[in-house]
Amino acid sequence: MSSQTNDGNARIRDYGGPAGGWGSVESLAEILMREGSPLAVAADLIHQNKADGFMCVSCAWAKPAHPHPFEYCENGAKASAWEMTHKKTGPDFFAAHAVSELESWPDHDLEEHGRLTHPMRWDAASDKYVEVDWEAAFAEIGRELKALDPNSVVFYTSGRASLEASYMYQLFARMYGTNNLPDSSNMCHESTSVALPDSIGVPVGTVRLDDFDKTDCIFFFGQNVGTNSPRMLHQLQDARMRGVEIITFNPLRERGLERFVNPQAPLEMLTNRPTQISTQYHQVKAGGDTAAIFGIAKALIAADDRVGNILDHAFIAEHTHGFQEFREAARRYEWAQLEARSGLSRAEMEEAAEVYARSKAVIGIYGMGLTQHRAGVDNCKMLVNLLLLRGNIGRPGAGICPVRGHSNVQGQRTVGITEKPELAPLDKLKELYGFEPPREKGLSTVDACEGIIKGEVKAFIGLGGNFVRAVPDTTIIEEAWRKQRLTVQISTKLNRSHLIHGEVSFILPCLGRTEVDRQATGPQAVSTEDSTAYIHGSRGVRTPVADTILSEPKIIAEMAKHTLAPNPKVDWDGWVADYAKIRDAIEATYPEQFKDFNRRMFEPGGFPRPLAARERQWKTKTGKANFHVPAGLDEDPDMVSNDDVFLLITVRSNDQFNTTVYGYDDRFRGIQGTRRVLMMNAADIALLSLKDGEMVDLATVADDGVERRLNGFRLTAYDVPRGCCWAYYPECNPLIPLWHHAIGSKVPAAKSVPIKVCRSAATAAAA
Ligand SMILES: Nc1nc2c(c(=O)[nH]1)N[C@H]1C(S)=C(S)[C@@H](COP(=O)(O)OP(=O)(O)OC[C@H]3O[C@@H](n4cnc5c(=O)[nH]c(N)nc54)[C@H](O)[C@@H]3O)O[C@H]1N2
Ligand SMILES: Nc1nc2c(c(=O)[nH]1)N[C@H]1C(S)=C(S)[C@@H](COP(=O)(O)OP(=O)(O)OC[C@H]3O[C@@H](n4cnc5c(=O)[nH]c(N)nc54)[C@H](O)[C@@H]3O)O[C@H]1N2
Ligand SMILES: [Mo]
Repeated sequence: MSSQTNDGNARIRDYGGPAGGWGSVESLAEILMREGSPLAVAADLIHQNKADGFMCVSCAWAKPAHPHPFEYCENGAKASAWEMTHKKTGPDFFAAHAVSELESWPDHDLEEHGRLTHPMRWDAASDKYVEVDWEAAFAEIGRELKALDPNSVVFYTSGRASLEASYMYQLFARMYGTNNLPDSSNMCHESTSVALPDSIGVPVGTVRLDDFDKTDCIFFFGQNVGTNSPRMLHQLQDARMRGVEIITFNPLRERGLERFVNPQAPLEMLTNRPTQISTQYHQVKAGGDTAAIFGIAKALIAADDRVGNILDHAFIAEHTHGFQEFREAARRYEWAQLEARSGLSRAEMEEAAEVYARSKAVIGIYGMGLTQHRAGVDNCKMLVNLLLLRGNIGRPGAGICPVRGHSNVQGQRTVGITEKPELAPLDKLKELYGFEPPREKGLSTVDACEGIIKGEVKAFIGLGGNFVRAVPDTTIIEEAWRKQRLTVQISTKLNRSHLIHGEVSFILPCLGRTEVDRQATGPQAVSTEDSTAYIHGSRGVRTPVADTILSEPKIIAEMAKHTLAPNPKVDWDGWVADYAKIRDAIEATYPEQFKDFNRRMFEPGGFPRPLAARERQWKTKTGKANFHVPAGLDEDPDMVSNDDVFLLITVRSNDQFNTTVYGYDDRFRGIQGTRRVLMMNAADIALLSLKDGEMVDLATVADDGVERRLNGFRLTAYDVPRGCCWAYYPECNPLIPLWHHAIGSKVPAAKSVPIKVCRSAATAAAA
């Protein structure tokens, strides 16, 4: 078993290579070897993101109608190979390891052991998971759920479950009697889902793949494309070849945003000649984007005042609301304020404004760097403000492009996974299935955590994910978690959320999307929605890892049948026998969005859902696209700030998918063999009288009386703005207070956690 930090072998140095290139081929080869049968897995990967194959289980980036021969990236292949492994975590494994022993295992080792193969029930006497009959498991879960108040039960979804499974799951929860349907987007793009409807009347991005062929400028905020959505590098590279300017705002100089060698282009690989991706790179401070965008807007408005015609006044007059207030706010902020908060110089902001002003069609792309702040919702609206100034929404080659995380996280929302009753088609569900859906607001992820801490949540059902590890304040949550009566995790691999469990606890192993899903009418297909609102069919190609596992729709149907009174209008068994019938039900519920669902799902490139904002129809309260003036420049206003308090940014490495840690290398950032590092500006290290390479302890600065502390991080000098530092998620989650979340969306503010850094107590004692 390897340890969480393998510091003996740790190496940290500059990585000179591009994103993609030979480094990515080597890294992929290593992964395939590790999973045991490199050739078979490689052969199956050919089907990834193809019209007749399976949709990538990694990120949600768009899948083109004319895919490359290998339409996958290093990280997509890693994610699929991780699922396709032959290694198994079966009853013999659980017989050999008590749960309390497994609790000391790092995330990597738990999952690396292989796929879960049998339904397991925790046995209190031996503290081990013991094999259980499927039927017995469903019967007991049903009995437990029937005995509980539905509003004390949480139905969580991680963003990977298909549209079919998600639709069934929300229906089950609502027929049972609750809207407690939090999902991983509550920690992710919920800021987007709250901001965009207010601003432009749709909850999702407006950009489609063909807009990348028509744009002449891309603004790129807080998203690490080389690691988290590498297939997008193809669009960015093509755009750069056409001379499109890419203007990036990111505290870290991320390799994928600097240069890229396409591993699928033989000539590029031979010459190893990278494409420069960003034409301007602005190392904004953590939480400095609103100030930066105000700076750009201020420059544009000043130029418009001078020479006119810089802003699109016709568009603003016809299509927007609130422009005057926004213009006044931009004028009011002093350059000195904007420089101090953004960490950028006035010249830098003006340079960005200059390119923006001469571009005809601009795309604004963003990720967690905007959404995971206290002002995450305002941040998203601020980027919309910038686009509206020159009519860059609802025009070819322009638009807003939030890069979603999990492969179907956007789609789950589309089919009713939401704790907000106003977003679910409750009347339609009532009409179709003849039951009275619950109308009161359900629990979001943060609400669920609060409920668990207070002891009000009695049961947790997880459709995928690793909730206990992904949420903030993990130490406090783990303690409270065990007070629950029932925990059920529907999963492919073992993780920490199985080990921290309730009184009655089940692990239910399920098929992954890469596997053939055979039901009564034959092999079934499922569907997902990508970041550009295209729906794609997906068919597994692998023989399932064990014949003892069930599909997600089957598991949900059985839990529902064992919990709910029979309802002749819901044919759970018929749906499981033929998933096309679930899609018919989805179409009946959302006739406009899913017209001809079964017929269209395998169209090459998928089929798009209609998006009013693309047509400049604004389904907002004002009937217009709204400018929004944020509350202030400070994105994390309630936190203590002074010279020795640093803003901690928590990010993903190139060798992980969220809480799934494939390995301990972060190639693009030059880190090898460890994840327990704290990266800081050399001048700040000197200011603290610390030394590069020494061990430090981290403590959150908050005045709520709770001590949040993590010890033993290797301090390393890194090119990051003064006053900021960064380290890895999920290791740092115990440092994030649960209440430190975005106003309006409750997305944990994981990109600005105020901490103090001091010499490790252990080192200090030894000295
Ligand atoms: N291989 C791989 N792919 C993934 C995932 C994975 O873990 N591994 N996770 C998936 C999921 S669920 C999601 S949500 C996405 C996440 O993808 P991203 O949105 O890229 O998320 P992070 O890795 O958290 O990185 C956020 C980026 O924002 C920058 N940043 C931090 N703070 C700020 C700030 O204040 N302002 C600005 N402008 N930038 C900032 C960081 O330096 C980093 O480059 O990726 C998805 N795809
Ligand atoms: N500090 C900090 N915290 C963060 C973030 C951050 O940037 N910083 N990011 C947040 C974000 S954006 C997100 S999305 C969350 C992620 O939170 P989650 O979505 O809850 O976590 P994952 O790590 O994606 O879940 C991994 C587990 O999913 C299961 N799984 C994998 N494939 C399947 C499948 O096909 N079916 C089923 N049923 N199970 C499957 C496996 O058992 C695996 O162990 O974390 C959030 N937490
Ligand atoms: Mo996410």
